Amino acid sequence: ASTTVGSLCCAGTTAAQVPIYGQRFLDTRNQIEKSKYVIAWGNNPAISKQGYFQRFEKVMENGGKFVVIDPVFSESASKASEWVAPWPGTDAALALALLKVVVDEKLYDEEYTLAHTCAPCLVDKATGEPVLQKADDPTSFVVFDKKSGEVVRHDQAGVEPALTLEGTSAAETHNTEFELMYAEAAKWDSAAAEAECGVPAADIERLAREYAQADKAMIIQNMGGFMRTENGTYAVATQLYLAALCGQVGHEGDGVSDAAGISEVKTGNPIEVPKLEQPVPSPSRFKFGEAILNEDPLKVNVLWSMTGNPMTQWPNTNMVRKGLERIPFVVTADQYLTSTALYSDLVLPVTGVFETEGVLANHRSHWIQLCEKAIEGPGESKSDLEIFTEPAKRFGFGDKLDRPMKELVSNVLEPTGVSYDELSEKKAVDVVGPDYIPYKDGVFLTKSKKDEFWVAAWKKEGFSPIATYSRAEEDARNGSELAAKYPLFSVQRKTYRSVHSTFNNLAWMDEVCDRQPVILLNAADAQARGIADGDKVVAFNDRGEHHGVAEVGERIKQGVVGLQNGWWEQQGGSSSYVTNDKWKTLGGTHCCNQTLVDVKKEA
Ligand SMILES: Nc1nc2c(c(=O)[nH]1)N[C@H]1C(S)=C(S)[C@@H](COP(=O)(O)OP(=O)(O)OC[C@H]3O[C@@H](n4cnc5c(=O)[nH]c(N)nc54)[C@H](O)[C@@H]3O)O[C@H]1N2
Ligand SMILES: Nc1nc2c(c(=O)[nH]1)N[C@H]1C(S)=C(S)[C@@H](COP(=O)(O)OP(=O)(O)OC[C@H]3O[C@@H](n4cnc5c(=O)[nH]c(N)nc54)[C@H](O)[C@@H]3O)O[C@H]1N2
Ligand SMILES: [Mo]
Repeated sequence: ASTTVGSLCCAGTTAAQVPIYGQRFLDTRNQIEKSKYVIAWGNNPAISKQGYFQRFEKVMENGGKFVVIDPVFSESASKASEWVAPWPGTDAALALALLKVVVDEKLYDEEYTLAHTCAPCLVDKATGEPVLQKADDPTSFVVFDKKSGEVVRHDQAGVEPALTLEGTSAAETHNTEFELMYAEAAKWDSAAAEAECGVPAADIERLAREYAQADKAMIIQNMGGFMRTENGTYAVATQLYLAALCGQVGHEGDGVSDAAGISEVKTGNPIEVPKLEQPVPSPSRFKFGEAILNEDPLKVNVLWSMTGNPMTQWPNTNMVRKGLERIPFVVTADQYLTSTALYSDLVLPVTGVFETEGVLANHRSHWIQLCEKAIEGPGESKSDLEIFTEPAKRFGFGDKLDRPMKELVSNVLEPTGVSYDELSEKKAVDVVGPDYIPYKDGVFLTKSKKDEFWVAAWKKEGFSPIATYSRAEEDARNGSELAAKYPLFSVQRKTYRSVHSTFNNLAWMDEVCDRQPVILLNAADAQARGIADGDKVVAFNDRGEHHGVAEVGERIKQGVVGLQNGWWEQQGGSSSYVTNDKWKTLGGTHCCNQTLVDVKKEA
């Protein structure tokens, strides 16, 4: 058995936050209202975090500022203090430009930087690698001690680390991580960044000053759209750099939000999962069609699809369809007859959340919740567990799965300290706590306990180990043949209609939401194409076509087209028909927001 690989969602956070801050799925939601300056960077919490958007509004009510960075004048931007509209996929350059202002104007928090980050750690110019005092001790970074003039361990008592080496004996042979980071930032003075990102230089300088000098400033990432781009991992990383250098992490009201919670608390597995004796190669979701058609890395005879909808959510839908059509036996287990079900040989009806016993103890919530069965599932529907148990019995290991739910839930709860009986009585327990602060007091979860800027894993993947920016392949300004043919950037957005494709099929949604896919166009781009508001239009490129209704106006940057996420094949087809299926970028980011298209009136 094999699986598919590639995170469609937030691979950029994993690839940046884990090495730099030490762990991901830590979020600041409990601190938002205490913040004085909040940047929602490339995400739209008014739609995608509706449950606590009121906290962002509180920031403004309390006299603070709420800034939204998005090429679309989103629902969040419309409620914010300020809208900043960069070109898609240029966020790393924008963050580096902010960093340059912060360093040039000495707005960084030197005390915090020296105490809690690896900024002063030495990198050998000859090898390009950080210097360790002991090769086998990954925590033994060294710094140049200004007091003794010697190179010593970063955490030696009384050390006075040099942030820059100029004028020291180490300058010829070494750099500090701070110097390497600044060298990347130095490429993006505010004029260069204005040209690349399309954000006025004066705004860049002002944003940098406001963020660095705010009493409590927070960056909201929330697995944002900005990271579903070619430079997504670096875009996440540069924001982490910025926050750490400004000392805006680990205190009340500051931090970088990753939108989650429960991973601060370990949870168990319901059943013991046996380890595979030999690793099995896995096709990527991004090049699924090619992988299946070429039988590379393996021939797939049976596909089991559950808790996902490849025909609407995986990039390049025409190729996904070809892959599904080629596989001899496709099983879809779902509550709905989804778009993927249309291309399946067997569809197994699964019970819904109110029809199934279980426990919710996962990322994106601070709560552990007991799921109780409110009603029986309709017809022949069964829970995923029951569906797996029946074949498992026939394979001879049914007893592993056929356990009382209380036992399975207790196994999940075991490391949390919450007992089944407590949960059963309270129904929900906030395991993170209302005052939770990630990386509290500047203690990071890396081995060195400091924020580490230089990332070995990126180097291993063949990319720069210090976050950098260069233009993506699908950038409308590239002067490439592709950009000439498809001159518009396109970006995706979640809608209030659905969670991805889930619920989009519900008929009553038509009464309160957009009834058809909306394609957002700037008035100038629409006029140039003879398109009027409300026209039926198609966004297209070499991968395929996405059909919708034009919404024409000024709520999107000129040169950018806004496409909605989650429309079904049965509703005319997903925006994924056009989305970029590039594999593999640094960290394996999904590049749906790095897609060139053109738009025309429906014939
Ligand atoms: N209602 C609803 N809520 C959801 C979901 C849903 O489907 N529906 N999905 C959930 C999931 S899994 C996730 S990952 C989160 C995602 O949450 P969000 O990131 O908030 O969702 P998106 O709509 O993908 O992207 C938000 C914004 O990013 C902008 N954007 C796109 N590309 C770029 C870029 O390169 N730079 C910048 N600065 N902005 C860019 C888009 O214009 C869009 O307005 O939402 C979660 N919440
Ligand atoms: N074009 C485009 N593509 C995108 C994005 C975008 O913005 N635009 N966003 C990307 C992001 S951030 C993400 S996270 C992915 C999400 O991609 P998917 O995870 O594929 O999202 P959904 O479409 O919500 O699919 C979930 C399916 O699981 C079913 N389901 C729900 N509960 C259960 C259950 O208990 N058992 C079983 N068997 N099934 C269940 C639902 O009915 C639904 O059909 O999409 C990515 N793809
Ligand atoms: Mo996601």
